[in-house]
Amino acid sequence: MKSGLVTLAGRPNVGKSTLFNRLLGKKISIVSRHPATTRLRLLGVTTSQRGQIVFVDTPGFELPRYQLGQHMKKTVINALQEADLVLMVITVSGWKKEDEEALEEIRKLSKKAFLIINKIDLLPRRELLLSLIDESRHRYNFDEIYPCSALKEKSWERLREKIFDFLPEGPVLFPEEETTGNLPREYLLAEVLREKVLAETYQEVPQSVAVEIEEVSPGRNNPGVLLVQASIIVDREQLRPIIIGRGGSKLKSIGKKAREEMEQMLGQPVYLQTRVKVIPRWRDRPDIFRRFGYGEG
Ligand SMILES: Nc1nc2c(ncn2[C@@H]2O[C@H](COP(=O)(O)OP(=O)(O)OP(=O)(O)O)[C@@H](O)[C@H]2O)c(=O)[nH]1
Ligand SMILES: [Mg+2]
Repeated sequence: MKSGLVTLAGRPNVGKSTLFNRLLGKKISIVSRHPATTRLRLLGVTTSQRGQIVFVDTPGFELPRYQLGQHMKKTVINALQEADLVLMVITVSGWKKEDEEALEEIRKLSKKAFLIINKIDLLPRRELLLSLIDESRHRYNFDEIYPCSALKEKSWERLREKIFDFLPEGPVLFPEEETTGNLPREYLLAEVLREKVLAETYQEVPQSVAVEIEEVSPGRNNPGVLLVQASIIVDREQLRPIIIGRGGSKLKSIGKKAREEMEQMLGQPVYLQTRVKVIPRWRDRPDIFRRFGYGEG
């Protein structure tokens, strides 16, 4: 029996969370086209005859601009320290400064690591991939270099098998039926709503948004329905109308999409109430963003 922690790491936006969800065959981590989407350390558990892999998704590794960023960076370093194997993710666009900075952390810890070269669906010419693989071999002694498209590929069995080859012998860490090990339901629901906000906002808005679930309770008139009360938090008054939209249209469409996904996740009808709240400078206030679960672990 094999088991271990497998941490995905790399700069923002390379596709770590997409890959994490694929490897699990289940959506746990939210994804967006904006950098710095993931703010939590998320565990995803997959158990098979060979043993158990606990995947760990992490925030993108970058130079912190706010206290939130510093906490997220610590989260990544902790997740690297505890890893039995690291999946370092880059893209076909080649090694950037922030990729190299993430790799430096892996070097410091001399971790066993695979290099995942993601987004090969965007590769203009095959020769570029060969030279990128070659260059990558000189940067670190990767145990495996694995080009893929987290977005397009259907089968992840081969990568999972390769991961098992490198994991230590050990007992399962979580009950077999477990799929996500660490987060309270409120955080997962908050992430669903935040993903829908990210899908409908641009430029500096996505990074200024947080979500807090204030209450989850059975409906008063219909206990089969779950009442979820959520606040979408922005750090400036000017952003409130951007989230709400003309006549409340944007907030309504965000809320509808979030509710549908929450219902799928929980397997029961949800009544979602959302409001937009301003908390100035929340990204520089650990007492506030800890409440949302960001930068923990
Ligand atoms: N074309 C293409 N896009 C991809 C692929 N994998 C992920 N993406 C897209 O890249 C964007 C970022 O994906 P995420 O999975 O959120 O990236 P991440 O590395 O987790 O980002 P952070 O959480 O910000 O660090 C999304 O728009 C994804 O749909 C891929 O293989 N091909
Ligand atoms: Mg992510």
